[in-house]
Amino acid sequence: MMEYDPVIYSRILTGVTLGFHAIFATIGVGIPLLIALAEWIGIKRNDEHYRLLARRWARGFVITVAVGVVTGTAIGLQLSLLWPSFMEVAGHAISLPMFMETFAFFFEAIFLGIYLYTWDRFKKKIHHWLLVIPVVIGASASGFFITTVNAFMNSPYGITVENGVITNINPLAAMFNPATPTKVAHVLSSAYLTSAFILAAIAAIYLLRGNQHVYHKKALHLTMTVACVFAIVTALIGDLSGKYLAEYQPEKLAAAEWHFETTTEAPLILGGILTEDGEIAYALELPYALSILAHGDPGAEVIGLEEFPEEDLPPMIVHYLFDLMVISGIFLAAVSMLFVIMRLRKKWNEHNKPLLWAILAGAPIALFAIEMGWFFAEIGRQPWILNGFMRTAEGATTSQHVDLMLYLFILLYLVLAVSCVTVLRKMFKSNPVEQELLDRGIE
Ligand code: HEB
Ligand code: HEB
Repeated sequence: MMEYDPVIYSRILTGVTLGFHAIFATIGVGIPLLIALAEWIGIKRNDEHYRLLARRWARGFVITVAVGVVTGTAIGLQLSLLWPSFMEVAGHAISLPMFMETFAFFFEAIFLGIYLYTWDRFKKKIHHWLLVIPVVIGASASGFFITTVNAFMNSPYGITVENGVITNINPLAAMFNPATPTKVAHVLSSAYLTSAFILAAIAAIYLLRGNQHVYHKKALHLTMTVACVFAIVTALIGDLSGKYLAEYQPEKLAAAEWHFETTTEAPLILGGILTEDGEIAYALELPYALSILAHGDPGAEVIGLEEFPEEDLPPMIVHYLFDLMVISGIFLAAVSMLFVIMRLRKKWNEHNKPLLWAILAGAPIALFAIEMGWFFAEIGRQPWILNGFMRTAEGATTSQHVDLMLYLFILLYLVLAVSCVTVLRKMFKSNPVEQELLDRGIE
């Protein structure tokens, strides 16, 4: 057992809650887009298979939304319980986006309810499709607003703090801080990418089990095409995130690359270990790549860790988190591109087991990349809870019972995870695709 320290336990509890929430938040942001696309194609091509895809995805989506609401509520609760001083200082600046997130959620939930209960109720199918648009917008807007809060913690703009007291607040400047554009864009596009891979994996499972219904092939085509687009977009925006870091949080980027001395023509370090005397061993070096990531120029100067006081440096472990995210991203892009290219050249068929397995593996790998990305961004922000203004230890509670809370919440998340999986399995097992197609009089 580690020695009791409320700060450590608060950080772990916050990390566990957010890490668990991230799974449902990602699905919650991404799936509506795929539902909307599937129904749209179904209507345009008059193809009932695509409409049924939208229907079944929407049904499963409701369950994950419900879990997302519980974990999201836990975050709100924990922010004020565990980080009272932080909320006191930052609360004024972040209450606007926090409120807007709740508003966006209600907007989404109301239309989702109507959408689910009005299939086949409209004379024109396209009118039903219009109902999913507010769901897509609401889901992405929640992601947008809450991410601005996190962006604000990384680059607190729009406030003046004197002796720990806020003297001047501009909520809009706080919301649209320098970290907002890249963070929001990277979070949204990686959510679309991950959701596409999760739905693709479901189709891949059926095909691997020998079920060759064209319904599953259509699901795979749609989801892999979306995944391919967003794999590229996510990587391009990730590159811009690197440039954001180089300008506003150079110590985070330098820690990610174990870049100790300020140099030009800086290489990107993949893997490796840090020896006791601070040398890098067994690493793969990509020459110039860090200068390109930071400034888009192979000769550019990249600030090194030496320029920062020791007590302001993030933990060096973030290097591995960044690497794991990048490697996962390359895998996802490669698999989805391969699928799309093979399909365009008519080289793909459902008997290509290795590719199906790779798609199936893509779902957990995408979720893993999301976790690594967030852990990198959040641990890389340390030791600051409000970058440059307030240290994490200053923001924490001094309560003596955070350890108990941690165990109880872990238990809650386990229960939620198991129930969510059980309900989803029951829901789809008791109502197979073939049966539902028959019921609707479709082949
Ligand atoms: Fe965060 C913390 C994750 C989002 C707020 N995070 C944290 C941690 C982690 C995380 C892992 C721990 C770190 C340390 O301590 O080292 N996040 C995460 C994720 C996500 C997030 C996964 C997605 C979902 N956050 C977020 C948001 C926000 C936040 C959005 C706002 C609202 N965080 C936070 C806080 C904290 C954290 C307050 C505590 C403090 C520190 O800094 O740590
Ligand atoms: Fe990532 C984060 C880059 C891919 C997810 N990213 C991040 C960062 C960076 C990056 C720089 C940090 C930012 C800050 O802090 O602000 N990425 C990148 C690149 C790439 C990527 C370059 C290519 C390879 N990602 C990716 C993928 C995914 C991701 C694939 C999933 C799927 N990230 C992520 C997340 C995060 C990150 C979630 C957190 C949030 C932010 O933005 O921050």
